[in-house]
Amino acid sequence: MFVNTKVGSIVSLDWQSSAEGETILQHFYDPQTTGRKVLGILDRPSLPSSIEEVSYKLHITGRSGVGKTATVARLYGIKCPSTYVETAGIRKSNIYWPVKIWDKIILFKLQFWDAGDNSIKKYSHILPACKDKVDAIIYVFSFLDNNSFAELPQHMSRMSQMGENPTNIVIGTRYNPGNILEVSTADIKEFELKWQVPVLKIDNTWSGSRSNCDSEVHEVAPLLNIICEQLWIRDQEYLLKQGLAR
Ligand SMILES: Nc1nc2c(ncn2[C@@H]2O[C@H](COP(=O)(O)OP(=O)(O)OP(=O)(O)O)[C@@H](O)[C@H]2O)c(=O)[nH]1
Ligand SMILES: [Mg+2]
Repeated sequence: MFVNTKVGSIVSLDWQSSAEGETILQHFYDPQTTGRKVLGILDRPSLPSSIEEVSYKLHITGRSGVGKTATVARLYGIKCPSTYVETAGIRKSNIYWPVKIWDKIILFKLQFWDAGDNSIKKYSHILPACKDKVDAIIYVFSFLDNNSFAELPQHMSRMSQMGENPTNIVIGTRYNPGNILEVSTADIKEFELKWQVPVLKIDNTWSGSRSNCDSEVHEVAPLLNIICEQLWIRDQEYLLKQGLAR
């Protein structure tokens, strides 16, 4: 596991399974449908207004077909069509996620900017729009495609040529024990140590049935918690630097 920042030392990783966490999560479920509430772009979960909200911009990047759109859908709690549809231009999705930091519940609004890789290559204005004032870049590779993993360092160094200093997170898709994975656990450990970036694992296939609603949330909870934690750490480091600079 990634060592620089102790994962789970700030955000309580199993809080959503606690009685308090379950009560808060009830606001995110839709009793009429099969899972989490699908919110419009201006909607906010109906939580007490005393709960503080923080907002971040995240850009999700990786080669075409690697699973960026499927990953955002999975984190959002909706079922992505299993047939591939290339993303045309930029798709923005707001994912709300409550976390417990120390003794406080904080609502994270994660604004995902997902652009189709072919659109980025075709139109020069798309990538600058995604990178502008971005707080985190999520690099996606597939566990079934070693090339998509091997090109990460080069891709990361290309993307880092900007002033915003976003936090970096890597997500590997198609992580299913039933698959013969091209990227091994040892490869992941080595990568995390060398680049000091957490590598998260996801399997974007799930049945999406009503009985799975609960487990769907709990399966993606660790990923969302770690993403929120990395954003929080980046903010704290920024504030510390500001304080020291005064
Ligand atoms: N089995 C499996 N299929 C996946 C997984 N993630 C994505 N896929 C499938 O892979 C295909 C491509 O996924 P997308 O999310 O559309 O790819 P993308 O990275 O958004 O591609 P562009 O929009 O072209 O940049 C789709 O058919 C997905 O259903 C996964 O974890 N497991
Ligand atoms: Mg896409």
